[in-house]
Amino acid sequence: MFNWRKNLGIIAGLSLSLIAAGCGTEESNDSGNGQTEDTSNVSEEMGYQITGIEPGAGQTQTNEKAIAEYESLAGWEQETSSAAAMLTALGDAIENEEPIIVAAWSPHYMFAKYDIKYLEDPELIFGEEEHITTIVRQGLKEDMPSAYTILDRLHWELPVFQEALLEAQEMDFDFEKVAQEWVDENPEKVTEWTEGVEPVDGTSIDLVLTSWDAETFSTNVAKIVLEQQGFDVMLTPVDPSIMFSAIASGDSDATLSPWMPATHGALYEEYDGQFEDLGPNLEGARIGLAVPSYMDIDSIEDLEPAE
Ligand code: PBE
Repeated sequence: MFNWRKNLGIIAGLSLSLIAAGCGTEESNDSGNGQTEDTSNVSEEMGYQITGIEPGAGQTQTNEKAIAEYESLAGWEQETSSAAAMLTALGDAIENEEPIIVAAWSPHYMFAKYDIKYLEDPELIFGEEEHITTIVRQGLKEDMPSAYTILDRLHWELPVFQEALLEAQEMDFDFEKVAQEWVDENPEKVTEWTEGVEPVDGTSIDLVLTSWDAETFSTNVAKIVLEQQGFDVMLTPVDPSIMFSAIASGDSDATLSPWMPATHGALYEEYDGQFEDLGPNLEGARIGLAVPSYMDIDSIEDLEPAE
């Protein structure tokens, strides 16, 4: 097994003069142990590649924006596939103590399971804080006042989400079960959300969601709570772009999945005025680029452009 941390010092020592001669702006990074380590090796070792997620994710666009904006990311590429593939690659890299840079977001169990850190983002491409918002189609308030009121009230605190997502990971991502358990264990929340709401008799309502963990949890809770009030709830997982167009066209009634302002901001703007925003269902979310904590870099600017 190649221990990149141990070998970095040796490689850096051997090649430092060559690199310094070849590039006048070479940055070095004092790792705190008295050794000066050259971080360009790490960028090269990673193949100047960011491990991304689904091509249709909002964050995939944000990552491209970061690559375009940061000089330190010039010539880098983003490899897209899926969140699951990214998590596998992250786990493998950590097992071998290799460098890796991934598209990361929270709340997500990746921050509990792995010792990873967000890279500082001085250009604020990923923004400072995201919230997850609930948007509904025009006319929902008149057509389904009970559903509208419940959807308007749904709101969680960040630690609640984090705990539920950890739980889901332990329960093979059976989100229906995790959501049902959460509803059973939090009757006072459900009462707060449904107080004074007129029950219905089998009215159909369609919720679109993007199928990352946080949204799958919240949408399944919404489904159970609406069902308890007599709604017949259909969940449809889609890409973020379809999510916005489905609400704007009225094909779907509501979604609890948009991440704002950075992640889905462009889509939000594209369809602005064609939906109603009921406000955040979760605050304190975040997206960014992350690396394992054993890597001696702290900022996107500590990376080196590809030559
Ligand atoms: N995410 C998680 C999604 C939204 C939530 C950051 C992967 C996205 O990029 O669209």
